[in-house]
Amino acid sequence: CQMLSIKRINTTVGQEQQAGMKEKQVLEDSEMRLARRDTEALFQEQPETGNPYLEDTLLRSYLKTHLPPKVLEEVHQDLERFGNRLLTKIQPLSWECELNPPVFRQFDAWGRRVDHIHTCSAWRRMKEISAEEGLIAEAYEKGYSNWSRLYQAVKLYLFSSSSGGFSCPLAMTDGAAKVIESLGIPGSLKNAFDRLTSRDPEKFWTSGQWMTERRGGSDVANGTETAARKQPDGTYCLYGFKWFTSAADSDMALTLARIADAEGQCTQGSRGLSLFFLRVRDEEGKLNNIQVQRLKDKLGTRQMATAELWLQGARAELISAEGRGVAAISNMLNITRIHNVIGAVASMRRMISLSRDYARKRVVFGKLLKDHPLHVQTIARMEVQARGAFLLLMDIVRLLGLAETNLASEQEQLLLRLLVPVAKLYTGKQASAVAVEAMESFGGQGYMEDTGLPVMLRDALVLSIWEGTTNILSLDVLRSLAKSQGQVMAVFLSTVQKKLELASGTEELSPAVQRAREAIRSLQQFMAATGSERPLTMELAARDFSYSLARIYTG
Ligand code: UCC
Repeated sequence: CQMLSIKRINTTVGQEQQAGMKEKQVLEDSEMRLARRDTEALFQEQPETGNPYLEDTLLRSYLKTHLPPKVLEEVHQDLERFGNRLLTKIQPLSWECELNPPVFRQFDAWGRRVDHIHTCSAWRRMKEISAEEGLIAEAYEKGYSNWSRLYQAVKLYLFSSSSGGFSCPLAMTDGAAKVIESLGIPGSLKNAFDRLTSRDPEKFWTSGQWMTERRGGSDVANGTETAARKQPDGTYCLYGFKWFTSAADSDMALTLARIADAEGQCTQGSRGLSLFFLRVRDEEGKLNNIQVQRLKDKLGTRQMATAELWLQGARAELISAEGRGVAAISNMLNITRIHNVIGAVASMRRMISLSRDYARKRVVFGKLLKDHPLHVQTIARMEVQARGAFLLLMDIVRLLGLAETNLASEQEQLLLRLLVPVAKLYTGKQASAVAVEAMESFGGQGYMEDTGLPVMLRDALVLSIWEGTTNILSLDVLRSLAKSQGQVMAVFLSTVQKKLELASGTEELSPAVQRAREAIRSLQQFMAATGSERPLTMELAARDFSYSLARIYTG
């Protein structure tokens, strides 16, 4: 328009008429182009999903098969309602969390150090919703006895991919509640336990898990430098640098430190580590002798504040026996690792649901994607991964529910100890692979930031890193074998054999049964050839060995 009006300035009347006709022509042309553009813009329909509970046929059939009818009836109603809430209210908040990551302000306008981590209102709303929905409470109230843990895990699974990253603080909150419960809820921790497991948004607390220090997060036994000095009142002051603290806006934290003796000396290694509870801020909101150095600049999980923290005499309470810190915090680790599995399965489910919906809408080479066999095969392969992982998760939370209500046999407890690291390491890798594959199923659109798909890929990639990398978890599998003197393997094999016997009664399953039996045979041959005399070989094989366990059990 600007160009056309400038042209008009230096022209005669005749020229003006000619120019007028040209102008008309140009306008008509551009209108046509605009019209074409409108059509193009409408060409690709957005993938959408409905109520995540109602659409999840595997979840629903699992619940129908396993839950007692009375429990199923109540749980079904709640999950249907929750599914609608997720779809209409919680998913939009999730996107807001992504668009408004936390902001760190170290100083106020007048130069005073404030170390304020500002989170968006959607993130804070997620905290309230978590309390209202009993996302932690459910597992500790045990209203459905051994099924409460499974029910909680299902709600977390549905919530996870709409939580805007809030499932991370929930994982640590659950882990902290578990540690406190396993200590018998001492009087001094009763308030904390009540808050972590509260349904009241006003009371609800989240917890951090501060393990990683400057020397890294895997070798906790050698990497922890934080020292604890005992005070006359029996509490401790912690001094150290926590280098990677997820959800630094939490209300409290569990952390490891070395108790210093009168000369300030600390015992090194794992035996020198003890577990501490601390409040992050006091009642007035003042930090507990903690300075925030900076927020981490992460590839994904950008919705949550991960920070570097200096502990400069932070008041804390010793909650484990001295030198038993790692053993005490392992209760938390096992819970957060299960949450990691929940996150992995949820991420796969969400990516596949979107991919499936897109396949019903997108036309290429003259037909819908869903009518291209190769495309459907690609989705089907992802679906198999997700289904296997889902069933593995359900079996783990079923066992955990039994263990927490004193209904688990010794064998079931051993199996649970083995399956947690196995599932964490395997599903973390599955989720990354599925996220990449699902992204590709949208073609170039999958690579576009504003579709939200890259966010899901970035967030999935952390699942094989935090809470113990794949190799560290593989070594934990070996730790569980060594600690039980091989009993976990005996239980694993007998459980799998029993499942295969049941399955062998069904004709169509016989090729799968046969393949699983072959896999077990080669695993047994490997173990017989390696044995306990060759720890180095076992260490080298730890990852492949763990993958085999995951595939066999899932199969
Ligand atoms: O903090 C992090 C980020 C938080 C974000 C989480 C959000 C998740 C959200 C998911 C939602 C989507 S990341 C922190 C990452 N760091 C880790 O996970 C630690 C990784 N490193 C390990 O796991 C190590 O291998 C250690 C720390 C366990 C190794 O320590 P030690 O002291 O060298 O190991 P030991 O000596 O073998 O074990 C000490 C004791 C033993 O018991 P006792 O003394 O009775 O024989 C072990 O059996 O601890 C026991 N133990 C365990 N027990 C060790 N691990 C376990 C376990 N997993 N279960 C039971």
